[in-house]
Amino acid sequence: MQPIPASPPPLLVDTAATVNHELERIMARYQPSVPDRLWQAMRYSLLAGGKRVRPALLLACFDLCGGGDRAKAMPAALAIDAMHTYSLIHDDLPCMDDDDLRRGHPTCHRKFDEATAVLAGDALQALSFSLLLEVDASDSVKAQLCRKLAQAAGCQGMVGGQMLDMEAERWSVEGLLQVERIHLHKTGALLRFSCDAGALLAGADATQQHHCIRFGEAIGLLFQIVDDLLDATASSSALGKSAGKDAAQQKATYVSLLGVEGARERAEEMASIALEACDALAATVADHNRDATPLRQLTEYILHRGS
Ligand code: GRG
Repeated sequence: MQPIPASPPPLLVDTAATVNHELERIMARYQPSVPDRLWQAMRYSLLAGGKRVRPALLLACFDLCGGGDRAKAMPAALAIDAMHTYSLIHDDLPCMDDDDLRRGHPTCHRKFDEATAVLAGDALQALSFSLLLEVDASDSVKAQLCRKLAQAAGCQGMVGGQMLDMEAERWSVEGLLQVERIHLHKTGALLRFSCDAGALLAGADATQQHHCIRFGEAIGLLFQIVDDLLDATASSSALGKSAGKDAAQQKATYVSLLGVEGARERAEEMASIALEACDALAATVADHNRDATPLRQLTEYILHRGS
């Protein structure tokens, strides 16, 4: 697989190394009590080389809001990527997007089989709640995190968004607002949760929480617009997944509605909103050792990914 050109910022490189290490450790802990084929499939997908954008967002918001020792928040960072990986496994299934390639490797159902992939996804979803309960926080914070993750991942969030997306294929989406509604749920909800959870774990005040959520919402849409642009303009080998699927399926996307240039402008606009939220958040921080550079660099990376 060829690497996507825009080089990842230090936050992403460091987070990916730590998250990969921690996920290896968690999977080793579970190995004795999990049927081997299921364990292999879970591990295969979890450690297939994800960028770890969601854990990085969670940890950067945690840092900027003054959370302190990252070990406190790490189980939540792992939880979010377990949830995200489950969604990718299920999204790739023949009954959904029917994809052969993910993260540059055969999809879970191609490597194993369909039933094993369904179960690996189910198990990762449950694992994410179990990990969330391992954070070093009060019972009240743990309960809030579980409620928020259930909302972000379930029928009011990602799964609801996937349903809207499937229906849109049948009934044809006409407007940008409809596309935006789908993606605020399908892609945006977990990204928003990542920022919200980082703030909550850090004990952020209401203003900081608000800015983190606003940042997460803008990143959610930015992420999807860039994903649509990459689907239309990059090769499968550069992406590590099948490219050109949106056009082949005649899906309404930012690119089909706005054209490549229009979608790029919309992405720039979302990045500006995200950067503005970063600045507003940074302005609440009295400690000069903490600034929004990691969040700003991550925003730029997401905007320029693949260019
Ligand atoms: C089937 C329950 C269920 C949900 C599916 C998130 C989702 C809903 C489907 C994924 C489809 C998709 C490609 C959405 C576009 C944005 C996105 C989530 C891209 C993949 O995320 P990255 O780039 O992936 O962070 P890595 O591999 O780096 O973790």
